[in-house]
Amino acid sequence: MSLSSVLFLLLAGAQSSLSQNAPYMASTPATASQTSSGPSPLVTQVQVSVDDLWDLYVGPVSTFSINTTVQPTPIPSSSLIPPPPLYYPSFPTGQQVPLQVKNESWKFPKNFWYGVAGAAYQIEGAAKAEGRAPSIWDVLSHRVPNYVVTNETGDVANNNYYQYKEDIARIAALGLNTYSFSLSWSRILPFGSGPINEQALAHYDDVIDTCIEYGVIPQATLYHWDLPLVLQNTYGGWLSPDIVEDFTNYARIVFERYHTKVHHWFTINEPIVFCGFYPLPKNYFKQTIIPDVRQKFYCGHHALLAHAAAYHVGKSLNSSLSISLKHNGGYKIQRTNSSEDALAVDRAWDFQEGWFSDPVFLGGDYPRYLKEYVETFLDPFTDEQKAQINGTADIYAHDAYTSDFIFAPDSGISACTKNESHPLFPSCYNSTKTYANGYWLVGPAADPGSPWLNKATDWVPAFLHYMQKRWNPQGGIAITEFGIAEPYEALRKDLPSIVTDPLRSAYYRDYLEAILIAISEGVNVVGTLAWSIYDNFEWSQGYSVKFGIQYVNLTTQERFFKASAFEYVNAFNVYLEK
Ligand code: PNW
Repeated sequence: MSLSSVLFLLLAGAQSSLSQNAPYMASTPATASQTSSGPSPLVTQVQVSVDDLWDLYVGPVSTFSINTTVQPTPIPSSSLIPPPPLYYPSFPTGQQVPLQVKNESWKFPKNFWYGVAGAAYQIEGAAKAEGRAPSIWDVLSHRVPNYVVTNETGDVANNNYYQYKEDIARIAALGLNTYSFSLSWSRILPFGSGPINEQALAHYDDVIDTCIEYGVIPQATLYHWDLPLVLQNTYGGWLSPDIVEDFTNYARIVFERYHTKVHHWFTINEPIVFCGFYPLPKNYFKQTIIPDVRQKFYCGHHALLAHAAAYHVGKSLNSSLSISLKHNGGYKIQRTNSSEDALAVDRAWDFQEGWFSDPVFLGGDYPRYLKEYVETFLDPFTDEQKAQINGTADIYAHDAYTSDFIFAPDSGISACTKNESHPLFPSCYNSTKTYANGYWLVGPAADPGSPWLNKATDWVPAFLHYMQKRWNPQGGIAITEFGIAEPYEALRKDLPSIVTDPLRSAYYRDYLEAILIAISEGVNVVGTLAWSIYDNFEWSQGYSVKFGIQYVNLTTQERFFKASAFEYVNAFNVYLEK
């Protein structure tokens, strides 16, 4: 079957209500308790090409003037001059910059990797180029009004699909040693499964070769939320166990192609977050009979099985690969010393990090409080599945941005767990950014577009100790994303104001000091990836929230280093073991 030609797809199901689509959920272990009324005769099969998918589901997309791969523009040495120091003593002492002494008991080990991360839909642009088919995010951004608050799309984004050589050259020029990117599943397999798009594979060949040419370690994520649209509309995407086989097949294609050159892999990015996308907006995507509140747990169940299967495929091809899942959550500070708040903290770990980390590191099964809930509707993992999931991460990869205060619901935890209509059900813990006095913040707030995020770097050592103690990862811990949205950065209009980013600079400095402290106390941290390589498409916030250590002028696609880029690399210039 050629790419431009055909695909049989259940088109009629794509916009229909759940009763017609129920059967695909019915026959599987994870969904055995779902009822279904049997197959509907009112389903037809239609041949659809990649172009048809764009026309039917997305509509016209924007393009940029640079639309072939370009050689890197030279990086002027003047752009590599670090900013003046941001730190001053609190009282005038007659010296402008305080004397800062290197702490000789701190070091990043020799083989530490330190770099930047990005993700396909957020940076690549070139939405329709070279055979790419739509993912759910093309539909969410183009078709669902206000799903992206600015109604912007990733059509062009940072034009990284054509400008990656420059992007990699800039990473190297800054002195970073790692670039972490994600692969676009719907470029490589436009229909999610079936025919392979060789042009996409060739593109990533060159991204990887360019990294190697510049002495930058390439690291790749298989899935950063951009689900091929066809898989959503054929069987409900991550809500269906069918995703496991398709993801494994995709993983096999990618591992086979790149395993000799890429040694660091991540299967899926932050399943808590993308599973939380479900239920997808009605009328745009295939729906299901699974109750809304349970959908993310079905998604998580299949994500664990898919991750585990992909892990084994990669390791059987090349046992020296490092393959992991990217976890997320945040440090949980008990808000008061009450026993109810202590229990709330335990529940919070179980419903966040524990959801995926316990299965992967601690024997293949869910943690206690999460399990109590999901076993009321999901079939438990079989012994075979547990054995398959257990031990499927070579490092503990955590996107560890921030911290929260955790406390019990006002009505108490047990009143909540017994009441499905409680607003905090099923996790039944509460969280806040303020201390128990309700007045002071956990740390300076990020941009209001990222209300979940504060600069809470004081808790990083405790967080790292917690991860090491609870999940005891044999290959150590990596902070695979960290960063902050500088407040109101999008309002700044002149370049010097934009590139002077004091909160982000302080965040990276203090965070890296916290890692140095934790390392000196015996925590095995092996790498860090700043989020992000540059300002990009921040999902539902569009381009209004900025996480980059570089600014990108989206009119010209010129890149500029921010002060934080220098702060970040400086920590390694000073503390990397020679
Ligand atoms: C990560 N939270 O998402 C993603 O991996 C990136 O794609 C994203 O751009 C980046 O962080 C910044 O948002 C998160 O609510 C989204 O705790 C939300 C949370 C954490 C991470």
